[in-house]
Amino acid sequence: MQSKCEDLGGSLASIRSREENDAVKDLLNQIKWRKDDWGKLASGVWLAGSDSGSEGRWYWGSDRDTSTWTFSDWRLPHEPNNGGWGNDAENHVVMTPTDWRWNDVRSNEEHFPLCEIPNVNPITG
Ligand SMILES: [Ca+2]
Ligand SMILES: [Ca+2]
Repeated sequence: MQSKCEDLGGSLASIRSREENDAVKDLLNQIKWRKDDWGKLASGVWLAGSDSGSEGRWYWGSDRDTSTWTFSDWRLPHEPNNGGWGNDAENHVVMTPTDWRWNDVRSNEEHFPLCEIPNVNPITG
């Protein structure tokens, strides 16, 4: 999931505030999803969040710094539920349609990655 973003010169998206979360939701709502995208989309788009270091201690990206986890929008009260089992526990974050609240899921699921790409000028590239 991360490598697709790296191919674009970015990384999986981190969301650190309510404002950022709302902006991302607006963006996702503007996308005209194709019908055959729905299988992949149905249970979410990947964010960079993970608690694979220590259960319940969430962080963004690869630095495992839990102090940067300053906001969350879990689909309460049932998520995050760390479903799955053993090495297959749910340690990664997706935003789930249609209100784009968050769920923790297993890493081997297939979803679209939500990438953030720094300082791309849309005119000059
Ligand atoms: Ca977990
Ligand atoms: Ca879950």
